Amino acid sequence: MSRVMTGDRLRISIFGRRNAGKSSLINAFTGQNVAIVSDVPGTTTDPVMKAIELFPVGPAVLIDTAGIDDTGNALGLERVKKSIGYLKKSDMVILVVDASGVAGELEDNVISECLKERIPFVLVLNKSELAISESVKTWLGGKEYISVSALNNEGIDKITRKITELSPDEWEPPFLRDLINPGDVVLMITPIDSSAPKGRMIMPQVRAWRDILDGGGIALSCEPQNLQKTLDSLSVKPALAVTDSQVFSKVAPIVPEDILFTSFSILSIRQKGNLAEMVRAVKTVESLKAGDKVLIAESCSHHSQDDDIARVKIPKWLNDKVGGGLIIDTSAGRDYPENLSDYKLIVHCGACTLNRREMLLRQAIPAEKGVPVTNFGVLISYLHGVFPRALKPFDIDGF
Ligand SMILES: Nc1nc2c(ncn2[C@@H]2O[C@H](COP(=O)(O)OP(=O)(O)OP(=O)(O)O)[C@@H](O)[C@H]2O)c(=O)[nH]1
Ligand code: SF4
Ligand SMILES: [Mg+2]
Repeated sequence: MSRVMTGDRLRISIFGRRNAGKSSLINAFTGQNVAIVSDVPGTTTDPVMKAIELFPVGPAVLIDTAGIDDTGNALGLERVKKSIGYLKKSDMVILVVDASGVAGELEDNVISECLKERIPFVLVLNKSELAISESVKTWLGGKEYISVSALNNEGIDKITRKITELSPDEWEPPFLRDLINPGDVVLMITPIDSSAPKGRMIMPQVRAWRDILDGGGIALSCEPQNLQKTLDSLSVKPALAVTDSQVFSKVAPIVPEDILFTSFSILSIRQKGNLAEMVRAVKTVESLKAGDKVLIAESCSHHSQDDDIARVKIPKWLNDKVGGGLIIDTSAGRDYPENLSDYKLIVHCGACTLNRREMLLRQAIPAEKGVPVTNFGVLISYLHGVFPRALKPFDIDGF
């Protein structure tokens, strides 16, 4: 995580009075004791930053700040000033109010600062398991707020949902530049076979290439048959190797274990959707059996080939895994088939032509019907013994 450039992450600052539970909230978000929590008001003195993978929002940095009511002396005032400085640099603000405490002008100031700077904010009523004080009740009036208990880990998902709603339309996590340092070599393994378009590279490869350069890295590319030769010719080890998912099993043994290794499809779906959910969903293949229906969903209709990944390769690999008999449908384009609930699993492409909001919706619709959605690259890595290695570069729980 130390390599992460905060500029590529959604910056979410947490404001509120001392003891409101700002640090507790950070800990609830991360599931770790990142920030010190105590009942001594003014525990957090300097802003604490924590880079996290906040699903489904994506890479974010949470900023815990000193209490906005720490105005008793010059040092306290200086802290408040510093906190407000962070507000201006935030993409989003979480304003925390202690349900059992007080609220008033200080909170109003944060809100008017957000409105002035056009920063979306979420009002969070923490310690909601306690009785709401008269002061807070009066201040809340008709305001929209989210009730949580950081202590009991309740309501945190409501905040992430709201953050997703409020995140700017154009906001997407980077393709890969958060995984590298300037000067790093990134090796892209790009087969030019019958499924490759004539005379050009496919969009996820172009995206990767551009993002490597944007991250100050060095982009290299070779076909699988030249991989060993390419590695041997380098005096510096690549920091990251990215392969076409279709050749995972062929190239995985050649890429040294100490090089981060993943695929274009996984990087693409991380940028467009909720990768952690797709990783959880892949385990569904263990319960698939003959007669079960699986949907392979591509979100654009590019012309299909004889050995097409969606129509031939994935169906074959899935059937090999379960011993045959699966009923596998494919869909192309932005609409899912009507009978979505019939499917035991959806395998989704990298969604490179969709925006993030659209892809998150394409995950949410089947999820509401209890249908898990995984991704081409995640599934292939799972079926070909490259799991969890291909997920290691990302901050997903358990990897
Ligand atoms: N009852 C209850 N107590 C909570 C809750 N969240 C936090 N607390 C308690 O409130 C106290 C202050 O929590 P912190 O997270 O340190 O608050 P803070 O806003 O970071 O405080 P400062 O760093 O001092 O500004 C601690 O004793 C927490 O255990 C909650 O949801 N319910
Ligand atoms: S949207 Fe999906 S099917 Fe279309 S090119 Fe991108 S990854 Fe392939
Ligand atoms: Mg604190």
